[in-house]
Amino acid sequence: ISNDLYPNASLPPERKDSGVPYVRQGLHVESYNDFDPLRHVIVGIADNQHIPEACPASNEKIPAGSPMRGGKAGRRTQESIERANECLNGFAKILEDRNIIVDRPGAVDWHERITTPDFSISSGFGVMPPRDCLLTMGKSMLMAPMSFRSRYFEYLAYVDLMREYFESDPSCMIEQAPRPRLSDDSFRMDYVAAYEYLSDAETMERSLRKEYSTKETDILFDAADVMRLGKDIFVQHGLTTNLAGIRWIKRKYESQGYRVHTLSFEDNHPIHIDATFCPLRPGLMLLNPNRPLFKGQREIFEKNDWEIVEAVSPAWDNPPPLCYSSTWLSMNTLILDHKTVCVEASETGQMEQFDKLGFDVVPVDLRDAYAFGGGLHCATADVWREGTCEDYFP
Ligand code: DAV
Repeated sequence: ISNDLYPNASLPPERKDSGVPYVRQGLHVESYNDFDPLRHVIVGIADNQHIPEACPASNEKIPAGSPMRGGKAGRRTQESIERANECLNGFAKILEDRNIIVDRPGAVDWHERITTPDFSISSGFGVMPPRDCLLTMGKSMLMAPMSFRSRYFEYLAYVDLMREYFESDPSCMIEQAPRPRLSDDSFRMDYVAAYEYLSDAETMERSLRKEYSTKETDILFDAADVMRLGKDIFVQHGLTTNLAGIRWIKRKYESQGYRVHTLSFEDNHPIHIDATFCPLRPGLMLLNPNRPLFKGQREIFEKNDWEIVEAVSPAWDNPPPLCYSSTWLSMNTLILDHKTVCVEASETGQMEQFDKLGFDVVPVDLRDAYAFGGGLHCATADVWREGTCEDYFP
């Protein structure tokens, strides 16, 4: 594969050439929430991204009739990749100009067909939303067991970075969750086949009954379904995170002193919590008004004097072409500290709302990268935020 497929790749050559692990002085891994002062972050890259063949889990998210149901499988156009990289590189530069350290994932050759003993799919996906794959929990970074077949090997893009973090910060830990099988037994195949003929009301009913395309056969979760608030961790049950995944998160992290809670929203395609319910600063949450919390689930916030405000409507009526996410990427922001937030530059209403809530707003041009896997929160993963593990819900 020639280098021009990876215009943005940034692996340190020392490691590859000498075989000696690359050690970065002063590197620190630690983060307990999404709002303490950000010091070090990973920003995704659009290089070589593909639209994979449809798979059982991705079909539940992609609207019926969309060309992404396999019709358009193949590498994204070079023009769209370059434009998305322009946005992502601009975002990285804005963060670096604020003295935040920015790392980029390594490139992976996604164009090969992926075949395991359990499944086969036309290609991988890409390396754009690191938030889906990497869960930073205190001093550990965990690679998540994702449910889309095309994303099965996405962790490869982070292996070299994780290795470098491991060598550079002797008190951090890098981890990998149990690998799922993603065979046809892992999914409700009849549900998937019937899916495109269901009305919105029917998919909502199924979602309220918590029947998703993913079964309980594998341990499954995306890191973006996990919301960290110090000692408390809130996990969304949906099509990318099953109950076995939540049980695994609970057993692992409760043994380290965290408390793990499950959250559910009235949403017919619950995938990732970061365009649904977002912490803004201690005591303040932003809720998607189209996805109310299940009854009783506001209590823990209200009892502890947290305010829940509803997000204003997105600026756009539709997501950009070939995008997996909804227009609610408007509320998918990157918080730099308790009073500074990066918001997508076309989301004027959302910027105004943050302004009224007392934030300094940093506009970031990112809409042309949305199709590659999401908004500003999706496009990043925490390495280090200042601050300690607080108990916000005593
Ligand atoms: O609203 O489509 C997007 C979340 C991406 N991490 C949505 C969810």
